[in-house]
Amino acid sequence: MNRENRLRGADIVAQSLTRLGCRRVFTLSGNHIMSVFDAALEAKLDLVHVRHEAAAVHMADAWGRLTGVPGVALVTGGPGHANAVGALFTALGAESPLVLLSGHAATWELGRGGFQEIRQAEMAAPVAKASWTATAAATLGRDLAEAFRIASSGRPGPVHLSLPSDLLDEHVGSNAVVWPEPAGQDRPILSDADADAVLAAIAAAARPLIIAGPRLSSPPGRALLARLEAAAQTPAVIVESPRGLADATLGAFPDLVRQVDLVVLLGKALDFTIKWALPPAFDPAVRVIAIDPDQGLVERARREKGERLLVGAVADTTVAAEQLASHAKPRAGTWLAEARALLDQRPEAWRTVTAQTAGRLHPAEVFRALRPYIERRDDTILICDGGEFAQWAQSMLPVRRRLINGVAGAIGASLPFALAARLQDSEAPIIAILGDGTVGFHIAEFETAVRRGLPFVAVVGNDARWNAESQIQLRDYGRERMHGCELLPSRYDRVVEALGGAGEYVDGAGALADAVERALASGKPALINVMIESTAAPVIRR
Ligand SMILES: Cc1ncc(C[n+]2csc(CCOP(=O)(O)OP(=O)(O)O)c2C)c(N)n1
Ligand SMILES: [Mg+2]
Repeated sequence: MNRENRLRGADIVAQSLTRLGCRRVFTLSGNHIMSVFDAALEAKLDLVHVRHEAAAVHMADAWGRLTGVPGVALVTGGPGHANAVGALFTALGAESPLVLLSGHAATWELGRGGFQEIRQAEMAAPVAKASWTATAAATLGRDLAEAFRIASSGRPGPVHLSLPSDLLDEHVGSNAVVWPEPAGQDRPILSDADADAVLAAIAAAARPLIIAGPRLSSPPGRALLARLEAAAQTPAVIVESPRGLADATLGAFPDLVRQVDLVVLLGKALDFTIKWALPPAFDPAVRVIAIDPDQGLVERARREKGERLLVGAVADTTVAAEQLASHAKPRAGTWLAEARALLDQRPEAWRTVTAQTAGRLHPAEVFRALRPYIERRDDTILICDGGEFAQWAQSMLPVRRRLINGVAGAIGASLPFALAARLQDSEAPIIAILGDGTVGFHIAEFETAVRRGLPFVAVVGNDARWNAESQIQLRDYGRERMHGCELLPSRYDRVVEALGGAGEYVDGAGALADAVERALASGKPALINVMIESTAAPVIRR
């Protein structure tokens, strides 16, 4: 067979990606994957080369959340893979479809002390929906198709595939190659009996509540949930934060939850975020319905709740929400209005509160000034990341297109999220909110953003501390035992300027709006370093 009729494993990988609709790969180079870089030339894959493997995974995560199509990260074996794995945790918690491709020691090296040899598939398994190592060059395309299918089906999430370097270098006769087949989506619906039972339970309840998971946090998902809420006249909310019931987005949610007599979990795990629907957060007699694509989660709800689980059904979240929205009958009464009033509740004092310290802003001052910029356009993408400062953003800024670090509660993803969002949407204003501790994780991605021409605005609340953890020390151990969580009031704006972006320094409330205008107008990746007072996350009560 002549060479034209033969393909390298790396070509099979690159061309399979394009056949699966992937045109862009978030990557950090390394020995094991340079053959894929080479093959990307013919396949015309756009390689977005980042500064840390976790950033590549976070970008693939944001891509998956924004498009619903798996984002793809490509990293090298051993340490590159190890760096990437941590970021899978965030995608798993956020149910974000992505595929992590990791280079890997050659099959003939395994068990012999090969270069950067480590059991990669086992390492990624706990933070992935599926994780395996390819075993043949000819079937690499089938492996990829399977990875894409698993990532986006059922409860979406990250999938890992390791690619041994000898398979990538191996030449395969083109007629032996197994190309990926586009997979049909298997989206199980609610049976009529289950749908009727759910709607009857909602109708019979005095104060029902629908809780959705992160799957419905996209704009179409939120619109669908709003339709269900209106049709059933039943409050429907998304719990996607590790702060759970205390997520400041949800206002006085704990006061609402305490009154509820029926919880309908719609693609939402019965887990710590909703305190397992147990007292004292919930009424001891509360009943639960669990609808989820993941049978394991439905079974877990049944184990947890026993007879209090009225219905447990395996169904696609979106399909089930559509079914319920089209058949729901509006309930009479004032419950929805009461519930919405609690969700919309914000302390009156936030309209006027100002900082007590000269040269510092109160977080409420920051977000009062920022709000018009978020509201100016419907397509604005808001990204919230980090500790106490970002909680103020989540409570004070409207939710339309929003990415947060999610149930995993891992800080640091916002800058990679912003870059990926810009690659996905060249027009929308993109504003990322993060703390001064959090900004350190991936500040080097400003270089990537400058190199690739990806403008966005990061607003850093600089209180010179890891305040979320300081607040834990204050609460649990006392003021005199607060230590070890201080930072310097560093000039992150100057770091960004040095990398070629735009920097703004704000130490007075009056200067913020102009700084935002300049940052947006700069057309560059920009960082506004806002000196703030260390302020605990908001607590909202009736
Ligand atoms: C990956 C990861 N590491 C550590 C933590 C613990 N953690 C949560 S918030 C926080 C402090 C964040 O500090 P900063 O970004 O400055 O925000 P602030 O709370 O000061 O507003 C830390 C360390 C975490 N959630 N995730
Ligand atoms: Mg801080």
